[in-house]
Amino acid sequence: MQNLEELDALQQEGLKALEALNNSAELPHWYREYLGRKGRLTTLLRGVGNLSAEERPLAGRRGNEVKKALEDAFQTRQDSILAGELEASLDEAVDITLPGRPLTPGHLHLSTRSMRNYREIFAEMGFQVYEAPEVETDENNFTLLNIPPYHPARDMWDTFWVNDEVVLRTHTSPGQIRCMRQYHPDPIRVILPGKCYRFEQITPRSEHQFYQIEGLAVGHNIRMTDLIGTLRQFAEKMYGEGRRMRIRGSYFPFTEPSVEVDMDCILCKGQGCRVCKHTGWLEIAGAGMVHPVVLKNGGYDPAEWSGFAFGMGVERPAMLQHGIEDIRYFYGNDLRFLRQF
Ligand code: FA5
Repeated sequence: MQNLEELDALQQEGLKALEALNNSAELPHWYREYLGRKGRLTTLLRGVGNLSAEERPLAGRRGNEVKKALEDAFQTRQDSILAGELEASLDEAVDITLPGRPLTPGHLHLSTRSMRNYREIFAEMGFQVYEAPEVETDENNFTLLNIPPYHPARDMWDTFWVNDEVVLRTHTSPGQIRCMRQYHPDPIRVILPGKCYRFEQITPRSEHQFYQIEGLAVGHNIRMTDLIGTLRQFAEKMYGEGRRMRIRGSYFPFTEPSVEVDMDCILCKGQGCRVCKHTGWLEIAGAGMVHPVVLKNGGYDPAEWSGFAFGMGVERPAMLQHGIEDIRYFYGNDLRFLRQF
């Protein structure tokens, strides 16, 4: 049968031509010629229809065998040509004597480093870390801190409201309530670090998103002198000896008495500049003795227990330490600034 002989010949010829190919650019041409829709195998198989009824199945089966043999051979040859070419290209391109490309790893943000610094200093003084949520109830952020609804003191904290009862915490103080309720009736010595939010004008000293570190100590016979001693020791460890610290009377609804703590301005050395509003001082913390109402709301009887609390910023003291003029650099994501720390 002539058709069968032709099929055998085509297979031999195709395999030989495949072996003779030199590079991958020639592969599609071979494929079109032998296995393409208008290729030689298809043309031969079309002729099968003209054969007699006995010859047709034989020729059809043989046609399929040839097709499979050519396709398999093509696949194998293609793989080997491509692998050879890849190897050759690697030999050319890789110069193993070149020095390696240096990795550029990131590093901790200045705020994160400052926070860790605070944690270390307070840990040495025996303070544990208590984490409280950034999304708070109005009750914890204000009411239980002795700031009832419609109290004018609420104006001290410009607030981002989530809804009528939920806020983005304006300070870390609501953590005091959570901590007291959890630790009651044991004594407490914790710091509460975290992010706070205020709906206020952004200026060189004020961001609407910033970190605070709250401190809280509750026990028997805790006094104002304990608070002042703690803050002094902190300031010495943080800023070194010889820096000046100033404590002045203030008002917070959740402490009585209340104070504010200032450090001398590192930028102008106390002469007065834009950052310290020409006072020579930068406020770093609010503090005081925990108000009896707040102790009671936390579950502690104010007749038996007393405590101190303080809340300080993280960015403003870091500005002091590094002579940074504008708080907006912290979260402006300018690498020229961030890489300096
Ligand atoms: C408070 O937030 C009180 N909860 C602090 C406190 C805690 C008092 C416990 C008494 C007892 P004040 O609003 O002053 O206080 O903020 C405390 C510190 O947070 C400031 O000294 C300042 O360092 C920082 N801070 C406040 N607002 C901003 C702001 N917009 N941007 C950057 N830092 C800020």
